[in-house]
Amino acid sequence: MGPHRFQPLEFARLPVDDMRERAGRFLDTMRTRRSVRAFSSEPIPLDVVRRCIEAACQAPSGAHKQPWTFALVTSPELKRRIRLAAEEEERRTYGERMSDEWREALAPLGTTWQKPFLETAPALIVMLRRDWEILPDGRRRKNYYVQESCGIALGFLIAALHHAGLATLTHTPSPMGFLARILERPPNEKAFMLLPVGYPAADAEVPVLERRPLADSLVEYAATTETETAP
Ligand code: IYR
Repeated sequence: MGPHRFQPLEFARLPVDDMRERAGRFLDTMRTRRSVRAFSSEPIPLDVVRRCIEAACQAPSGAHKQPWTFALVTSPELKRRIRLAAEEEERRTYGERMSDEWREALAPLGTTWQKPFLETAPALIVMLRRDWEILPDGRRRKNYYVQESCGIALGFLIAALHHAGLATLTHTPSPMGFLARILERPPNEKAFMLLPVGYPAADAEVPVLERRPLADSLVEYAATTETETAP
């Protein structure tokens, strides 16, 4: 493959006050995002969901290979099959496969093997990772940094859904092999994350959680001369 064609970057340079306001507003938006496990069955505008998926697809990816597929599932029959298969795996995970340490770490959340939200939520997004592509001649072409690329795109998706007024949950039934099987995906696609999407149930509750103070998550290595724009 030859080099890409290059063109001048279009970059909107903002006044610093606007930058501060936007950063603050985005932070406020993200502060209100919660993982939701009780969904209303009320329909949602699917065009909004598709736009959020398109926003996720704007993520950077290793060698620009875009190594993902998003399956948008609204069929009640498929949702039911996914729920039953997820619950079968989760029943064994919670019953036999989890270590005591893992069970203890999860206990405060009160989650169980039961996943009714997989049927109640009006939509499920199954994000699949593509570790390789199938070339037209049948050979395999490897993708790079697939985990990182999918993680970034997933982050974009969660932020986009929340920003658009939809609730979601990053659900990882384990193992997840049943998803690619039920959805009859090609052999190069493996489930990466399962996200129910919808409005929260009217009586949805979430645990009272605190985010660590920034100082526990950020270490700074400052320049000795002032490089920061004054507030
Ligand atoms: N996949 C299981 C268990 C689970 C694990 C972690 I780590 C969580 O933060 C939450 C749940 C489930 O979805 O119930």
